[in-house]
Amino acid sequence: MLWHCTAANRVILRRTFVEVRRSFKSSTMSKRKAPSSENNPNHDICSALSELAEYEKNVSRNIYKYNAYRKAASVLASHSTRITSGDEARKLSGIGDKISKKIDEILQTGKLQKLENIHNDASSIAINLLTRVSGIGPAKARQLVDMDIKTIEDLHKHTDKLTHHQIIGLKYLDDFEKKIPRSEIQDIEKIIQHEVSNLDSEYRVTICGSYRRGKIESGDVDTLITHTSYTSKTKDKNLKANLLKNIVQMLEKCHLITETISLGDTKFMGACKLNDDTPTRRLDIRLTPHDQYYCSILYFTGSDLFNKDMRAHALEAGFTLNEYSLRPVGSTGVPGEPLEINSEEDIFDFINYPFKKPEERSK
Ligand code: 8DG
Ligand code: CA
Ligand code: CA
Repeated sequence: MLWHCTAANRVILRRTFVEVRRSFKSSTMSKRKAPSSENNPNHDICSALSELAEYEKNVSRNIYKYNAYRKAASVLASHSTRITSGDEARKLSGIGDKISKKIDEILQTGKLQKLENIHNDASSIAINLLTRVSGIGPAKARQLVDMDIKTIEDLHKHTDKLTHHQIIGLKYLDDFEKKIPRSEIQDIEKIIQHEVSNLDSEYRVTICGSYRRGKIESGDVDTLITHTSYTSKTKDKNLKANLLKNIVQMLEKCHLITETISLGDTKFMGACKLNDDTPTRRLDIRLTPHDQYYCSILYFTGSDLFNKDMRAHALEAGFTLNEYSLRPVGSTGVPGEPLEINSEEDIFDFINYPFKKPEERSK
């Protein structure tokens, strides 16, 4: 087993070298997702709205406004012509009065006073900085800032205030912010598929997230696994407890997994490293029962804005959809038994929603 993996790594090392160098150049801060500027005539407005979204999430902690700004940025990102006024923007779904006024301000002055103020506000700067560390969320960042811990250097001096996850996040701050080229995830996928099938041919592995949506680079590796013998009715605690742990152990043994942030029965969070020339990458592996696999694949493929729209559509059609199941909602409002799902298409069919391929779900 060890030999297989090492040999695979050697082949991969040669193939990914060019891609890896490319990824260093294009590295961006993964926690700040601005819609891509390629072919987007409104990219300046989109990035201002995305920055406001991050501010609402991290500093104000207003999830409602966070989603409103993200939705507006996403709508504008797929608009093919340059917006020339707030009024024009307001006609698009997801852009209301307040956001259209901000768009007018950007168009007329070339900037946004609210963002200028944020850029000059010391505690906003500190919170935005600290939340770049994997594991530090808005609430923790605020706590740290209140304790006068405001820079990365401060964090290094106060690791006693950090959880294991946050310490790993700090250790790999630079690496985790680098986007992962698609070809590198393909190579990671090959190793995982190979190791897992050697372990037991009844496992199924799917890499989800932005990778499954066909993106040329991703923030992390979202791996979903199931096993034909494991269903939501499985009582055997040992079976469940070992299915994921065995895989993690195997991937550690072949030096793909290099760090563990947390490991439970159904969820591994950690880091992997393909070879000496690639950065350390965030890797999540989730184990899901066989009968819930397609709802999980759909959920973890995202995007989360796409999921939100699809869940809303499901509700209108009289169903409740989540990462586990699709259930009809009766007139009493109580969800019924999960429907039998044998493919992603089944889910779309049940709720009468036109099927979208993963590549069409990046909204
Ligand atoms: P990226 O890693 O390339 O930045 O993008 P991603 O793969 O789309 O995002 P992710 O943060 O890794 O999340 C993976 C999928 O999980 C996402 O596409 C949809 C699903 N998901 C939701 N809601 C949420 C949520 O609140 N947090 C996270 N982490 N994932 C969510 O639908
Ligand atoms: Ca991801
Ligand atoms: Ca993820």
